Amino acid sequence: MRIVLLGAPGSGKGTQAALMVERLGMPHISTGVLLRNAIKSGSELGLKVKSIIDAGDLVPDDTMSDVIEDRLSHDDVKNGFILDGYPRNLAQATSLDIMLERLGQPVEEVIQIDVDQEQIIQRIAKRAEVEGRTDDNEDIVRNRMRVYHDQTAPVIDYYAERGLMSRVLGNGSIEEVLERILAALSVNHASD
Ligand code: B4P
Repeated sequence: MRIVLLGAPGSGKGTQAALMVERLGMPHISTGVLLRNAIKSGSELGLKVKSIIDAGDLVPDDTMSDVIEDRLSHDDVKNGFILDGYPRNLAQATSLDIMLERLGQPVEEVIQIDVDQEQIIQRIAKRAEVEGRTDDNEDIVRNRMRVYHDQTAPVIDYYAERGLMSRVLGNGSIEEVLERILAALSVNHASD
């Protein structure tokens, strides 16, 4: 299965993707993790994106295309993947379609995790204490939420129009959300 996970910052994409990997046995591709690793390693990519991520803005589309194209060229994605954090705007959604069409591996399922803003603020505040991510402070989180509403939310309609979208409530425990996602995936596949 080739799955795209969508949701606001703090909706649980990364958390759920890690658990889905255990259940479904496919690689997890998180653009946030790829970018943070690049920053940690001090690579050219890392130096280029650090200030953008720290401000809560989106990394330019051409840079992200290169990051994703490179990751999708690895052998481990041949039998499917869980993509988390990409696409984040309509231009990225179109680029992804073109890339995957070329590989003969189109997106099959899109899961949008919906969580109310209050929960998101609480979760990110908690993560800030535990992980100390530089983009988890209150002002930056507000900017990330703005960017999400302005640029990423339209991607939901893009996939809904193509009949690929399932929406899942992301409130509740991590296990409850995981079961909702797995149920949505099996319902869609049962009707194939
Ligand atoms: P990401 O790493 O994708 O950051 P995120 O949106 O906050 O998601 P994340 O996966 O970390 O959080 P999650 O919801 O799992 O991106 C970081 C930055 O990289 C972006 O701002 C941007 O600058 C750049 N970037 C990435 N992709 C890009 C792209 N395609 N184009 C341009 N720029 C890009 O979880 C949040 C917290 O909630 C966790 O601490 C978790 O423990 C907790 N949680 C989850 N589920 C819970 C539950 N059910 N109950 C309680 N807590 C829960």
